[in-house]
Amino acid sequence: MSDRVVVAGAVYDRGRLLAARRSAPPELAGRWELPGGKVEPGESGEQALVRELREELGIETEPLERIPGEWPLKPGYVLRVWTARLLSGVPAPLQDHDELRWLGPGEGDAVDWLEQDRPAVAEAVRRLPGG
Ligand code: DCM
Repeated sequence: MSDRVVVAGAVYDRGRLLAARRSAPPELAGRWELPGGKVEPGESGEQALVRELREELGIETEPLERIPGEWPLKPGYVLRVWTARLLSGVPAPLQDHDELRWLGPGEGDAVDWLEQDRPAVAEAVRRLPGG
C-alpha cells in the first residue's frame, strides 16, 4: 500500500510566513507546523491544501509551487508542502491550533517547529523575499 499523503502550506503574505502551533494530539501539542492535513480520496494535493487551510484557519489561498521532496511522518504517512499565497481572510485558529504567528525574514527559527516540518520550513524561508 502506498503512503497516505498529508499536505501543508507555506502561506505567505506581505513577505511573512505563517506558522501554526498545534493543540492536538498530545504528542504534537505545543509544536509549530506549516498548517494542512490529509488528502481525501479523489482530491489533488492542491485541492486538499486549499480545503484544509479554509477549514482550519478560515482563509482562502492559492497554491503556488510544490517544495521539492517528501518527508516521513508517522508510519504510513508522508508530508508534501506547497508555497501558497493568502488571497483573503485573516487566519484564525479554528481547529487543531491554539496560536498563529507571522514570521518575517530572519525569524524562521523563532518557533519550535515539528522535526518533520523543518526541511520544508528552511526552503520556504529561503523563498521569502529578503529571506
Ligand atoms: N502533520 C505534520 N506536519 C504538518 C501537518 C501535519 O507532521 N505540517 C501531521 C500531524 C498529523 C498528521 O500529519 O499526525 C495529519 O495532520 P492533521 O491532524 O492536521 O490532519
